Amino acid sequence: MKSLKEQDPEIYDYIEKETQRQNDNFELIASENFASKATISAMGSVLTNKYAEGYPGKRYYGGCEFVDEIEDIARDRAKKLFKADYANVQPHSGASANAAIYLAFMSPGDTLLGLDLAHGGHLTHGSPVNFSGITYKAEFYGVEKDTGRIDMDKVRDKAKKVKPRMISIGASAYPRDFDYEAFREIADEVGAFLWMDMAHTAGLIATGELNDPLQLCDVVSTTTHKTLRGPRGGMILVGKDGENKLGVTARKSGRVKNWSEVLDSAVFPGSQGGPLMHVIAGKAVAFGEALQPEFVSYQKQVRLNATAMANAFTNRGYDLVSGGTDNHLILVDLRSKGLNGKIAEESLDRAGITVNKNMVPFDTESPFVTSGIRIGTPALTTRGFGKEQFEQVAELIDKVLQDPENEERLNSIRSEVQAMCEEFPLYDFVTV
Ligand code: DSN
Repeated sequence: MKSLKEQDPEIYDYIEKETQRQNDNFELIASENFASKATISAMGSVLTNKYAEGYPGKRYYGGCEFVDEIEDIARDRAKKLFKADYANVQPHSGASANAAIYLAFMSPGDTLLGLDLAHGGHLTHGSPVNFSGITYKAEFYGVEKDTGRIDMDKVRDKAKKVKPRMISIGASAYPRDFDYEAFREIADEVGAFLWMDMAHTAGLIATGELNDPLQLCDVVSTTTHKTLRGPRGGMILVGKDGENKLGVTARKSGRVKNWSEVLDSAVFPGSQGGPLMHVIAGKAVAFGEALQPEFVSYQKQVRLNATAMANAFTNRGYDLVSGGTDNHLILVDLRSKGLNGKIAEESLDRAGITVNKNMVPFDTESPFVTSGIRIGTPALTTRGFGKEQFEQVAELIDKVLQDPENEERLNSIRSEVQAMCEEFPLYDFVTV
């Protein structure tokens, strides 16, 4: 058989260009990371050929003896990593994992109470343009204008008023940790299921850098490619004592007989067909990596670097939503600098610095312009950047934002970015 380069040089060329882009730029998108060569190898394997609808030992196809082993290893490693009773590694993405959770816990028209997208929440937590907001009745809590933080008394008041069937926690752009105990109390008071979508923070949670939702929430979803540093994909988990968490509540409500079967069947056949076995193998590899001691130091460094960036920006007079960070990201409100997110993203891009424009709470700009940028540390920390390098990154970002249309300055910063990237090499291959 021919190699990709021989078979399809056009596609090979674009993969090579993208590899070079990742190697030569500062990757600061908070939801991105760099998967290991081993994880990428598993994804680029013949496992992509295999149909395996069903679950290990109960498939609808023959020839599943090896993929069964792989899926079992992925589930076992995930359970060990998160001290969980249950793991489903089949969701193709975070949004697919969330779709299965809705299917398991909600009926069309039921009420969800989630964090407002405009305050850092996620599309799948009830946005009117997403299936979640179209199928279910979505109500929202937000952050406070003066603190940028969630006020739990206000969440309680809202929950009492709207009586949700399920409360969701989790965010795409919230720089602070969550108070799961308070959320649990509120959910119990109003008789709601409690769901945490830890897509952004799963790696930090696995290593104890952030509060653990697994033991307090009924169900937890995640992606596997953000702080968790695995292949692009999703997963559903239930913490220890799943029977008490879900079995008892669900049976009382008369909706569910066996809680783990209900979750499994919400993924397949409820919302997906054949699982992506090559990606599940990549998840197994990445979970194996996450169980190593180096992953604990990596996550610690992700947070230290975010704090160093937050301090560096504050010292340069930037406004940060909530005044800083507890996790891997900062949200910079650019209004006091007379800038918007679109201008900032575009000029930083020209200097080799990749961030995304982002709404800030109570934003006055449209989502296509925005007043802020979101900056995350997971990817550059994977490259080996520490506090000192992140302070330099903040300095370079500030230089760009001081004069965003100055092409000469952008080009000179571009060279500094490239030099730092060369000091911390990333991928030495195009395809595996
Ligand atoms: N698109 C992801 C992010 O950037 O946060 C969330 O799904």
